Amino acid sequence: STRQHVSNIQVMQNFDRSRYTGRWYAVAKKDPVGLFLLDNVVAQFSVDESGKMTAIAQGRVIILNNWEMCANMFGTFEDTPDPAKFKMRYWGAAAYLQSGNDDHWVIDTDYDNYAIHYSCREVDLDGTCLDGYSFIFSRHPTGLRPEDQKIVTDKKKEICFLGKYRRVSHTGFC
Ligand code: ODT
Repeated sequence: STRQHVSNIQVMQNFDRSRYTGRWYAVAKKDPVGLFLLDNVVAQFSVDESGKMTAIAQGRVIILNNWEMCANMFGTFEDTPDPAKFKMRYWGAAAYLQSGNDDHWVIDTDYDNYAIHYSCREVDLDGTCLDGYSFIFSRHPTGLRPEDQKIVTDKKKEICFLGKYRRVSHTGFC
């Protein structure tokens, strides 16, 4: 199969941010270089009075090589001409947590069960993604419904991350 240009990746059509609000449980993650959020990752999206999307997230992290903690993270989303593509500025409740500005694309969602997030941090000279990450989210803390698994697998393939995900466990740490 041919490697996908980041610019050709298909994202969610007519993305509706208000239907996306609320809690999402990470069930799988493709890590970037220098991974940050390990597991117990939950994100909660909101849309404010002016229509801007914001989010909070929690997850288990290890900082300073061996200190394990639950990170409280905040994100604001800048709109782009494509309603499913955002720039996410993010920071932590504590200064020693990661902060940055990443692409935040919604590849696919049915709003009620599953969502596929994608972020390419570094595009290679040939247009493919050199360093990126992706979360598979579920509305259900128990994971994806069997009927959603094929859709998610097909999308992982489309974004060239098939086989690169690990399961994200929820143990009650956060
Ligand atoms: O964990 C990594 O390796 C990289 C990801 C770090 C970004 C975490 C910032 C979260 C800010 C709050 C926003 C919540 C929305 C999350 C949805 C998808 C993943 C960023």
